[in-house]
Amino acid sequence: MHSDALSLLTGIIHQFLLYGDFEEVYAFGSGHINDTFVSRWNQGGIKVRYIHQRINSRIFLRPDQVMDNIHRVTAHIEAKLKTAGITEPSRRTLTVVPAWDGKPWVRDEECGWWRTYLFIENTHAGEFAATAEEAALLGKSVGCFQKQLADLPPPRLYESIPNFHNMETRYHRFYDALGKDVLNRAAEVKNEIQFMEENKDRGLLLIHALREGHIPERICHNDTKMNNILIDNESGEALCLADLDTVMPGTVLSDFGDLIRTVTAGAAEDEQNLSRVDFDLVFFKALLMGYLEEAREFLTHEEKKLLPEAGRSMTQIMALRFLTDYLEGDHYYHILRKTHNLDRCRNQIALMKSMDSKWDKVIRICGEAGI
Ligand code: ADP
Ligand code: GN1
Ligand code: MG
Repeated sequence: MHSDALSLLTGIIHQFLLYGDFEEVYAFGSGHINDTFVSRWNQGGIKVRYIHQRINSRIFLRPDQVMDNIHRVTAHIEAKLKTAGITEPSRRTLTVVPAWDGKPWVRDEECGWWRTYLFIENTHAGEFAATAEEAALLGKSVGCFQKQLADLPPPRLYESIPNFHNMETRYHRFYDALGKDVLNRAAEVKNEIQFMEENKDRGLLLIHALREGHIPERICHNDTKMNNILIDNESGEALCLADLDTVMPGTVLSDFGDLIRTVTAGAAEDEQNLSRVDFDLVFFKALLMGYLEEAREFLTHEEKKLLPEAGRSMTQIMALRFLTDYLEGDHYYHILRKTHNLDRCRNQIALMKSMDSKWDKVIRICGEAGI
């Protein structure tokens, strides 16, 4: 890290309510949105780590509202875990560490917004599931998170990104990018554009169901890709949902869908060798059963009917978002190569095609699960 950046970062970190001897700080994780760092401290002979993040305020226009949501949600879950006598609550939900002035953030001179969490030790987060048991535990963790938040007292959470999972507005933005075609990239992505056109109507099913009141609005995570779920290194249990920036009202189908998208793919979302992208039915079934263990009791009939569609739909929304970002000039997602967003789009389309080739079996599995 450049020495100016390091001293800025060290200065920020020391404004949080942390005790002990500061030892080091380094970049961490592979998230697309925020800048994430870890610091290590010696507290009376014990090494303790913290997560520090600069919230991406280009994307989250009201970081104060994001932190308000996160504070309410984590406090609610923590209280529930404690009341139920669950062990190690601080490993089962994020814990916000306030600044010395009592605020849940620190602002830097360039108007960046920083926050700090306890580091949840002895966990890992993967890009796709390794075993069916893992898939089931991931499904269960998301069902559990949604259940924990079902009785969050009012007021309604802020919408940290309005229309985040609204396929209709995502299509509008795509057409806008296509119309402007600022980098003359449209000609090169004709097949992908055509695929998006052909799948538009089916992709709108979820947002129409929500808007017309066929499925209810509920509090959901909205970013349940696998690498946002911390898995215990020893037990393999999916312990904690991280990355809470997008916790807000929406449909729980987005959460289940994003799990399907990432857990069952057999490859990372930017894998370029598309023959590795293969929708895994065994993982799908495990994920579904794990999720239903928690969610069966609160899902409506209509939500259950849409569960299989949710995976296809979330994969489609990501294909569309990656393609739009590629057309707009790669302003949203961190990229490591020129065609990174296009590679991601092609990968997601390959996953949709793989799902389609096995759709009859998806429907059979859902029937056997009683949904
Ligand atoms: P982004 O919004 O950029 O994706 P995340 O909040 O997801 O950032 O953080 C990046 C990664 O850091 C996550 O994918 C997760 O693996 C890890 N992580 C986040 N919070 C914690 C935490 N409190 N303890 C341990 N690891 C964490
Ligand atoms: C982003 O923040 P991260 O990397 O966990 C994105 C999600 C996408 C995901 C695709 C706020 O998630 O919506 O599904 O990339 N988050 C935001 O990998 O846009
Ligand atoms: Mg993340």
